[in-house]
Amino acid sequence: MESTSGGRQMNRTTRRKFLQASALLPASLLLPAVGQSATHSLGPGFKRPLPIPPLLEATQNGGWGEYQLTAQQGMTRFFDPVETATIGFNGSYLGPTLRMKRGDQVALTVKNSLSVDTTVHWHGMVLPARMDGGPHQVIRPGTSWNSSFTVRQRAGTLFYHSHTHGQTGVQVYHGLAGMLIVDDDESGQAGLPTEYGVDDVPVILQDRDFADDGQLQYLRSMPDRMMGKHGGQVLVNGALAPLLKAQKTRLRLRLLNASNARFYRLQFSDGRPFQVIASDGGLLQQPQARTQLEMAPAERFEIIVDVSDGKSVMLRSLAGSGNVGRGMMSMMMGGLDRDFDLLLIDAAGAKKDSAQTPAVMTRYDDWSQAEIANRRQLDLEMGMGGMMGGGMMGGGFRGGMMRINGQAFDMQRIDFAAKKDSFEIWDIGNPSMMIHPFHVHNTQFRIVSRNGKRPAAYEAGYKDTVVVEPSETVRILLPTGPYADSQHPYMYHCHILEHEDGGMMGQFVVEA
Ligand SMILES: [Cu+2]
Repeated sequence: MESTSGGRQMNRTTRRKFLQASALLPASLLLPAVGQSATHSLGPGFKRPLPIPPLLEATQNGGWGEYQLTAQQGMTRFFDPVETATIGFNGSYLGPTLRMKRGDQVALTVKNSLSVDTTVHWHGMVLPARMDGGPHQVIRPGTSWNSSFTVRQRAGTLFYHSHTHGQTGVQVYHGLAGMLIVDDDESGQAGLPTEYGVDDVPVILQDRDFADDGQLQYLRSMPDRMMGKHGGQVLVNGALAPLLKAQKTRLRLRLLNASNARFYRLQFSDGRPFQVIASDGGLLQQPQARTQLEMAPAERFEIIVDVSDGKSVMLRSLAGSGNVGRGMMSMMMGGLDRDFDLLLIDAAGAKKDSAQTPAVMTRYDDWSQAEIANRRQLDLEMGMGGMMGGGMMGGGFRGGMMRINGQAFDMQRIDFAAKKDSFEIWDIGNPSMMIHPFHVHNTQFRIVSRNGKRPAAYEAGYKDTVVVEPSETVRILLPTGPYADSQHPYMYHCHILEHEDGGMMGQFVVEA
């Protein structure tokens, strides 16, 4: 029903080989019960070393830091020896972690070796619209796209991923995503762990379904489109049931929810507290101690966890989060809601790091005097057809079940223009029955209020994606950035990828 990406072509050629291999395997190995928080002690199956995406730093060339990415097909062993057809950047699944520094001029070349169109969006980055990698910056098969810009923002954990018109969900699901780290002097001097893969560890969460033949299974039903695709197993950095042998007793985890639709409610197995030190767009002013943290699709949080007790501890996600757990639709979708064991951390060999996280890590820019150039109301809507089955309305979801202010996304329609170097207040309303993570390109905004109330401290910092609950209005204060271009738009949309693909997206230009 759903046309998949280049991955499908490989399925056929490898199916025979796969069937030969799988005949030798018990079914339990093909579909291990990963993540059941069962009666056994901490994750006996959690043995595979957590893969750390390779770091891709710039090659310096005449003042420009150059990066090369290739979107390509490949085969990935999620369950040895089964090979699953996937796509990735510079590898078979996901991509390298791009690392850049504030003030750098960067030039990224993305080659498309897939058999289908793709795009790559630098999620969270402030940059000219034609460098943004949204649905208008199509990279045809066999061609390359160049994106160059100056890194102007604070240090933070960003994200890059396919943003292909109508195909974002299927392409990200099969692997077209990665992490992007921005550094700056302030974050380097904040006394935080900074050794990549050692005490500064990327943790990319993605839920997936695998068919009996070991291949990734994307949309199968109307609920998958309406709720967004949820999978029954969770990959961390592309691995099932991984083990992190901690090398230091103080770990910084860069959490990225790169799932299509699933929210996670993260907690450690022994309930130990951790410190949230950064949100989407950079450091919080002050670390926030928590024992639980909910993350919507596309959100990033950095946390510091102390493992100096030398024990093993499991990072878990508890049932009861997002649309399948606590949303108004959860009664219908309870089957998708469960606990997951995500990542086992073994601290037995960790070296002592007694450094303390500073009480104040940064100061937010003072926007209290900002002149508000515009105020807008954006309502995230799902039509009744979405509830009852899109067939009634003729076109199903693509016929407009997913909308913002009454309109489904249209590549040809610019929804509004903003003025550059200004501030706007957006009220994001949600008259639908689902929770939507709302994302705006080219900005790191601040949440002013939720239904008139100030946000919790851990989400009061820089954000590019914000959860909007049913019947809630979230007010955000948003800088429009320094780049004017009346021809090329930026996107704003729900980051449940099936909602985005289904039309819950709009576009705006920033003008001089
Ligand atoms: Cu949504």
